[in-house]
Amino acid sequence: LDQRGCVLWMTGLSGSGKSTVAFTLEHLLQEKGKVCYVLDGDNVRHGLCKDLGFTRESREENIRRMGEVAKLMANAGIVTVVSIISPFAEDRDRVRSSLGADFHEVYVKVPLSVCEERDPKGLYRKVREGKIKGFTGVDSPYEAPRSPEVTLEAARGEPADMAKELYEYLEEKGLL
Ligand code: GGZ
Repeated sequence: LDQRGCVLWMTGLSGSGKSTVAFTLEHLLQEKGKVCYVLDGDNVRHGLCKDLGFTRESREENIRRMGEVAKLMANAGIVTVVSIISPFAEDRDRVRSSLGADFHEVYVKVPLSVCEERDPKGLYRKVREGKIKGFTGVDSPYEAPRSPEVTLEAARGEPADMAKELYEYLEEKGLL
């Protein structure tokens, strides 16, 4: 492969648009002949992480597994985009330590009120109805990154614009 491989670790609330940005970026990269793969939290939870729920420990293990798989893929030269809430700074920092310079934290910074209003899967409504407990941002914590390599703000545009911003970041850093 004529590319180095890296991990773009997208963290943010449910409904922040992480996955949309990730898959749009994948599309952009594929158009340019680059190899990219998205590890999406919701998808991986149907397979590799099928046994995990949403307790503190389960989330930690989920993040650990995603980090290990992402590391293997990045070592194979793939631009690996991880799209997972990863609410705890400690867990993300562990992945950062393990990956070193190949790790790029991307904070999808969208206010809870906006995520709730979008509510693409109707999950926030269920949370408000008391049907889901321990939901990130509502009654389970979300620790925002302190020094992410990239911050994508909802106010600055649609997911497609955010994907373009990430593409430019990869180019600038010589990662493509
Ligand atoms: C947060 C939950 C929960 C709870 C189900 N808290 O928007 P989605 O639906 O598709 O993405 C969310 C996904 C979160 O999985 P992650 O693997 O990204 O989470 S973590 O990094 O914390 O391990 C949401 C859905 O699963 N979901 N219950 N209680 N999100």
